[in-house]
Amino acid sequence: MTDLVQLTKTDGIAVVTINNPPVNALSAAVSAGIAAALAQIEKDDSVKGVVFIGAGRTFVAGADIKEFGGLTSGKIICRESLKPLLMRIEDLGRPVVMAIHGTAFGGGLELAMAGHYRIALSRAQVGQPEVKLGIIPGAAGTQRLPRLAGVAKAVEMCAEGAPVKAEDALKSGILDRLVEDDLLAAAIAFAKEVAAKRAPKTRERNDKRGTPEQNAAILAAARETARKKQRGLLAPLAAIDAVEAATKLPFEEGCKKEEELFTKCLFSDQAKSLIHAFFGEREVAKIPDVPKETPILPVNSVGVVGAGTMGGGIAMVFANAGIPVLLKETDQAALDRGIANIRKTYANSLKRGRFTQQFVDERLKLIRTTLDYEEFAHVDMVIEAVFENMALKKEVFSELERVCKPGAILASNTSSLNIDEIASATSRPLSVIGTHFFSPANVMRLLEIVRGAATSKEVIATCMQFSKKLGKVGVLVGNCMGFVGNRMFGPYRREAQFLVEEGASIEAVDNALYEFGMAMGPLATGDLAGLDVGWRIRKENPHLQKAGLRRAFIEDRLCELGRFGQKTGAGWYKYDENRKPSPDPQLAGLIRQWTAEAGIPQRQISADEIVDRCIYTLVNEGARLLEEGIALRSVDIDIIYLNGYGFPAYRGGPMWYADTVGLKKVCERIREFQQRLGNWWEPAPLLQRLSEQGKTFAEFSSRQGAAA
Ligand code: T1G
Ligand code: NAD
Repeated sequence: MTDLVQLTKTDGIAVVTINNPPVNALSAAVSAGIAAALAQIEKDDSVKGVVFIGAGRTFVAGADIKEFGGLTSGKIICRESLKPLLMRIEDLGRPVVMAIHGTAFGGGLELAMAGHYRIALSRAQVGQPEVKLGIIPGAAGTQRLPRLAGVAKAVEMCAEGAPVKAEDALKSGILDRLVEDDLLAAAIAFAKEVAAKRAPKTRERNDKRGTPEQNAAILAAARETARKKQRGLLAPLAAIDAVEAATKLPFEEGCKKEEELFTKCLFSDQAKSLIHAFFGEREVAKIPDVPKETPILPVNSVGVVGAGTMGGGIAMVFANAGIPVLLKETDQAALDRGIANIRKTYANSLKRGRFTQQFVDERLKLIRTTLDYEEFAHVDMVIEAVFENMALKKEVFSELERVCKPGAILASNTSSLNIDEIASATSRPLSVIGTHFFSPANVMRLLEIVRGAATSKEVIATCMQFSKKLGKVGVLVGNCMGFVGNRMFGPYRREAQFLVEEGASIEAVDNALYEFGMAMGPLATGDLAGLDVGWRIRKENPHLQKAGLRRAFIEDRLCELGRFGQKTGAGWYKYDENRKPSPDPQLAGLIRQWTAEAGIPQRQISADEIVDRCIYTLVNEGARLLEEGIALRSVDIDIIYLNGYGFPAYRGGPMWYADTVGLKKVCERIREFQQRLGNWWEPAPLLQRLSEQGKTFAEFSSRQGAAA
């Protein structure tokens, strides 16, 4: 036996233990270990039953995703399919009980379904999350699952990829039994109990495959949902096609159809991008100069200053994680307004079934209010979320300096201001850090963590670690105006304005980016966040406007008319009482007048040009941030844009997308824009260098990482 797969025997029951930390991924070596165990069992008649179980914290979390790279890069010629191995388990001639704890995901659930019985701990989860990686189940999951759980459940699990709790899996027929603990003993007892019975093979079950009429309705509804909810994604539709094959074809032929669809997905750019995003989310948690063993500070109580749009949402994030929050405002009316918004948001989540009443009641109890800084004396951390004004923020931090205990973390939710200058209002810059949540803070997954020049490694490590506890993706960035996300977003939205000034319609610009896969077009996004936020920053910082470079003017004109966006009922679009946008023909006329006065020639602009100009602006600024070291790796920029700015995950993020297009082509296009549109388009030095060297941003980052 190998270390990865151990075989033991108890009272005639063989126990196969998979031990491939951290998540028992079904690597080629694990498959070989299982095959070796089966070979032993097949020739041992004293074995009356078999139990499969995972060592450590989980059953099997799927095939080893790391091995896919070898396949799609051509390093590994053919894929050792798991299917024959699973058939061998199903045909073992003795009952096989799969004992599940933690997660049985992807190939892990496919392995489990090749067994004859499945027993699980009640807090376990099962699922076919492959579509989140841009692929589909590739080891007969789309063929066995509909036979076990029915077509509707199988199509939902394979097309949406969401985990299924054990209780629900029991109801669906995926699991046969649940236990609270002592899983191995319960599984061995189960195996003994069924040893004399004929082992039911999942692949031979047909009672849940439904009728063509029933299935047609289910499949049509699933395709419509996939097109709406997973816009632009190939894999969900491929997964539905594979499950459909299970309703129509014999098992083996269904498996062939699945293999064809699986391979097509695996070699797609979408799969490469989504797998990049999967590992990227784990990579960004690793900070080269902050070792894993850096001491973590306690964060068992938090204070929040300002109960506005962000303060209220941030308070909910901590309360939802079970951490008591003290919320401060300037006066009672503002406090009442803040709490009322929090209650309203919870009520909406309740209505949508996201939380239970009990959960909401408990969370609201964790949020206390105050008008007095003194009460912050005992909290472990304070997050400031007052107006975006440096003088006000420094005033707040000098108060926090006065009242907070030594070692308390002092954080600012500023979306653009200099963290070191804010820290200068205290004598403890070691404890000052930026924690930039995104609106709505209780929904958006991104947490941009901004290290100041003096921020301690303990404070950084603590914020990186608790971001996961808050259900956020924490990305560490350096301190500069707008940090990474907003510093790139500014030029992106400026380019969108330029395109309108040159003749593109508002709808054309937004639709082009929407079709590219952005969650929302750049102009509509401005209306959502409030056009006045940028307007105030531009007015307060005229020095930011680079001399001799073109200045976008439409949004300033809109704000002078009081058109701040959704919050004032009009911005680039008009909004009804439900904030539903509609084009404003009057504004289109006004813009034509303004551009005529400015003498800007009008022309037809293609959707391709719109996309290239907006996306390549992101890439160009991203390259500068990478070279300045404000962003640690190109993947950090990608993860920021996937989780904070609605960039399509199936394109991997702006830097990965540029690598996919090819930096030479991107750089040539940027130079062409520079020729035509001016020096906002000067290619970033790093981009030029890498395109000349035929290298990628990913390679640059890994080299940086290696050098660090
Ligand atoms: N393969 C390789 N590495 C994996 C992995 C996998 N399937 N799953 C996790 N890891 C690594 C991860 O990169 C990290 O590494 C460490 O394990 C801990 O993970 C044939 C084709 C199970 C819920 O999509 O959802 O089966 O950063 O930080 O938060 O049909 O990991 O420490 O170096 O995420 O506790 C389908 C993917 C595969 C599940 C645990 N399976 N994994 O979450 O830990 S495709 C999945 C997860 C497939 C078959 C097809 C989560 C988790 P490092 P972690 P966690
Ligand atoms: P907001 O105007 O909605 O709320 C600010 C709140 O701070 C107001 O309720 C105000 O009464 C309160 N306040 C002001 N001075 C105070 C003081 N001394 N003590 C206590 N409370 C005080 O603003 P917002 O949109 O929540 O932004 C807050 C911060 O978060 C800003 O720095 C902003 O740049 C940043 N931010 C905003 C967004 C967004 O999309 N709105 C996103 C990320 C970050």
